Amino acid sequence: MHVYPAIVQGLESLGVRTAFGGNGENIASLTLALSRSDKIRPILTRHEQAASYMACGYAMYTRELGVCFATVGPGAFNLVTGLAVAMSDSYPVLALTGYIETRWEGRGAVNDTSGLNRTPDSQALFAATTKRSFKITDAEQTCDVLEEAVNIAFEGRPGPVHVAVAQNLTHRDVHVPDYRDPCLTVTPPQPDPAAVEEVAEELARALNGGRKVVLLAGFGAVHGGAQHEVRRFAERFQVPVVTTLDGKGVIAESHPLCVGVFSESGHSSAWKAFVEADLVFAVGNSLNQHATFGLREDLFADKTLIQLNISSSEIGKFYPARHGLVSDARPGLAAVTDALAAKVGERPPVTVHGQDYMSRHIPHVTGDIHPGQLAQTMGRMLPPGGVILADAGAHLAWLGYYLELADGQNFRKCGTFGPMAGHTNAAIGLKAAQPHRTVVVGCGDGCYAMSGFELMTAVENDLPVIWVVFNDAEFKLVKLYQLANYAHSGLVELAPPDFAAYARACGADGYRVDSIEDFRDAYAAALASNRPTVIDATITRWALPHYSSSPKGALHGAWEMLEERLRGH
Ligand SMILES: Cc1ncc(C[n+]2csc(CCOP(=O)(O)OP(=O)(O)O)c2C)c(N)n1
Ligand SMILES: [Mg+2]
Repeated sequence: MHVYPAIVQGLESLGVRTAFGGNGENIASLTLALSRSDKIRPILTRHEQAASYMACGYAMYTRELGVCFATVGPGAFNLVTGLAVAMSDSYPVLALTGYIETRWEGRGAVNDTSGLNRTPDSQALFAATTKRSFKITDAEQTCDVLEEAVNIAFEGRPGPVHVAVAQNLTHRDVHVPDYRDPCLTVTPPQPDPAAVEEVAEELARALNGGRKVVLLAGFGAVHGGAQHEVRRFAERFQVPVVTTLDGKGVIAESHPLCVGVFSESGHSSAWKAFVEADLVFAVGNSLNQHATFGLREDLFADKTLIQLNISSSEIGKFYPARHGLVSDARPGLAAVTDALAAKVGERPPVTVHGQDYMSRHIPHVTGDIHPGQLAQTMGRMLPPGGVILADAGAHLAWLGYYLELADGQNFRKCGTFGPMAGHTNAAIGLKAAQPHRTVVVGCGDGCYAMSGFELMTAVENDLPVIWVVFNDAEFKLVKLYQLANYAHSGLVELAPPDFAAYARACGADGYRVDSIEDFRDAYAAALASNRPTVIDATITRWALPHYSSSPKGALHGAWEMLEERLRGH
């Protein structure tokens, strides 16, 4: 068996169902093997960057390996941004790329990335953006390398790995001597019973002592499938749940113990619950910038922090944690709940107040669509089990605030690395992984323009994603930042084309709407049609997303900023 066909067979044996990538001479044997596979569906993208985003989307809610591939040199380099997303957002992704003939390294070959004689260094680049980068230079290594790479992708906190195959190994006379299926031996980290006991003790002391406890759930709780455990914990101990933007939906947002999103653009009810809490139990949450009001130093000053995280490096990363429990979210939380139940009796029902985002009426002040109304409508009409992805920009704040998710629905913003276009394309991978779910993207006009050509890929592969473009003809987020910090704005205006006409030219459905009523009709048609659809929604520029730099409220935050400026910071 040749090297690339052996890799494809290995991936088949691991249950990989889809692979995303671009083509090139250097990986011609890989793409041939993929085109012949009856188990793996190859999806050829227009740009390799989109392939790596799609691999992330594929892994987002499945816990399966996302696979992307690209030829040597520029094709491989195009994968890097998506791998950085997989790295920061913990998706198990395998990137397969070509590599030149090893005897030509540094001698002037086309696409040389050996790092020799002023060529770019692909090993350094992939080492910097993956958990581990491998180069197969001997056919005998093929099965061992594939097995090790895949195990590393899933080990501990999942992430991306890279495998390059030298061109000289793709010649017809090179064979893998002893093919064997790779064995995936790693399992998600399980909780240490002694650490569980410590956490349960601390929580029991707090609850039995009448101190206020909140559970702060992040994307790790969603990705780790801990939804049921979050609800069980909250209901058994009558503990309010606040979520990060990425943890949104881990518990139905209409649940009486759900107090909303804790972030600068989140809900004041969640801020209040957090500020009043004596103990914060952070589950599957890295306590990154958006979940901490810009890494505020005093955020936990008067609180006890307990962290449950899949990675030990996340525990106490910035905020000192009284206790840390390293575990996959579901078994970790289940163990804590069981241990705590033995220490805490029945608890009186807690009433949480002020779910301020629920069913809020948004006044229609200008002729154009209000982005909050758009987000609210997208959420209300979302079918059971549907997913809404936001891209990078102000639109994510509207969506994070106004979507109200039911059990089984999901929302994910652009993640911690946060590239524009990331989720515009990840949605196609998500749809390929979970075709039974409705997949909707709420993206800015800037994000869509950066990568909307992958609509052709969605049409060609019959992947009916719905893109709702929050079209304000500007980089709203950047404009707001410039105005807030420098009192002026510049280079933020765009002149978007008619995205609906473009969609129709690609063979998708396209609608251009400038009233919420027309949006409702177009969205209903898109949900019913099962066809890739772009809805180009003209939104007003005269709306500001909810924002506060302090969990004590926008006024408090503004006062703090003023004080800081007066002190000359
Ligand atoms: C690849 C990339 N380039 C630049 C940025 C910085 N950035 C973040 S949001 C944004 C503006 C996005 O504009 P648009 O998609 O129209 O969204 P809006 O803010 O208007 O809702 C920019 C330039 C980024 N995150 N990623
Ligand atoms: Mg915009």
